[in-house]
Amino acid sequence: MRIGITCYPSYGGSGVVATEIGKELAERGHEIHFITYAIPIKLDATSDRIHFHEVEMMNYPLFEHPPYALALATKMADVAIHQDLDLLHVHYAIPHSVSAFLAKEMLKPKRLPVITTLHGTDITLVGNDRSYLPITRLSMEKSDGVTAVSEFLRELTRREFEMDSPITVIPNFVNCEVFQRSQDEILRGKYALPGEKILVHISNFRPVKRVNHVVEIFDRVQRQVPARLLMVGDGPERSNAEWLAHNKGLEDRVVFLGKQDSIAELLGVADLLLLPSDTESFGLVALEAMACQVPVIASRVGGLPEVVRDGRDGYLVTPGDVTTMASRAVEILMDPDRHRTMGRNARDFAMEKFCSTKIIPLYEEYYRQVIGAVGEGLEIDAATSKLRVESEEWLVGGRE
Ligand code: GMT
Repeated sequence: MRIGITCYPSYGGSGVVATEIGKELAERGHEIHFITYAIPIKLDATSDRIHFHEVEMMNYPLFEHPPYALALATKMADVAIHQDLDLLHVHYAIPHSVSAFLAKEMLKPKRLPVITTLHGTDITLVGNDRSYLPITRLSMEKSDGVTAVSEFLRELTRREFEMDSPITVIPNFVNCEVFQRSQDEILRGKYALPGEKILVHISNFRPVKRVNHVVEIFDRVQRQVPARLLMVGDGPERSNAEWLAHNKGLEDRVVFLGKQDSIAELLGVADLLLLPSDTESFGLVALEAMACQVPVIASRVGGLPEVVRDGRDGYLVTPGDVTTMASRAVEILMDPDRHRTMGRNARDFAMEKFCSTKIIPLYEEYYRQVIGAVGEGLEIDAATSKLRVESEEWLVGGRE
């Protein structure tokens, strides 16, 4: 298939997932065209089946804000025509799905099937500003397929948007060969002395991640277990967290590494992941840790219970309860057998449910269904995976 992919190319779960889908699909023989304003951060690919089309913004003195959504729609239509795309897969409803809808309209009578994948913060954004609700709902309804990364996100979207049209859950995934336990004692020795445990937090340091709670939890843990904390990523709450670590006298034990490319290597030598977020529609980093046999202490929120099994792969705790999170962390770290068992459980669960080898074929199958359905003037029924005929009205408007 010839597939266009649009995502936010910066650090962040949705961009990582979109990029990995493109890389994995290219390895399986598909032609992939990324349509974004910059080369996606994780697109270190050398495959000649991966292409990049830069969305360039028109600068004109009248435009205080360059019209990105329009530039993107124009580029999408252009790539669809010149590369003869079979499908456009956009990650994030705002504004990518709206741009895709415009591109589709521009291309008529040629058909361009569009799939929108929801990652969660697109829905949170609407929560912050209800005025975006109608346009977000429109863009989803005009997509030929909508997927969500967890059951939680599907139900939240249905409820918030009062959506009747189907949403298919295709969970996030991890490359189980890239993310695995490592014996790299040199890397481990870079961050911890022999006998010390390595705790890690990885995020975009936005308020929703509660990075101050990460420091609070670590402070309690390190009083009982010799340990270090690696803070990976950057964002608005970083300086608060740095100040808190300094204030608690932890500057020798807490290292702020900033944005890192080698997440798999770091997780490969870590002992525990802390993810005390207010909400997560999935929690990709928890899955990445689990694939590396790293137990997870996370909030019992959003889609996290679909990824981390409480008491088996780590523990899920009420958000904000840093005391319980710390005592659960100590419990795991002080008991080597329990730590090993949880790490193995986590890896087994990641392998069983979330390896890219299992999830990418689901996307391929979904693409085929959507392409077939658009060709026939049908729509996907997410519940049964069967196709059902669309309304007469759509057929009149959508048929050539
Ligand atoms: O977590 C973030 O703030 C980044 C955001 C994104 O769009 O990259 O992450 C969202 O998408 C990820 C990939 O599907 C999910 O793993 C994260 O749970 C989700 N973040 C939230 O729901 C807060």
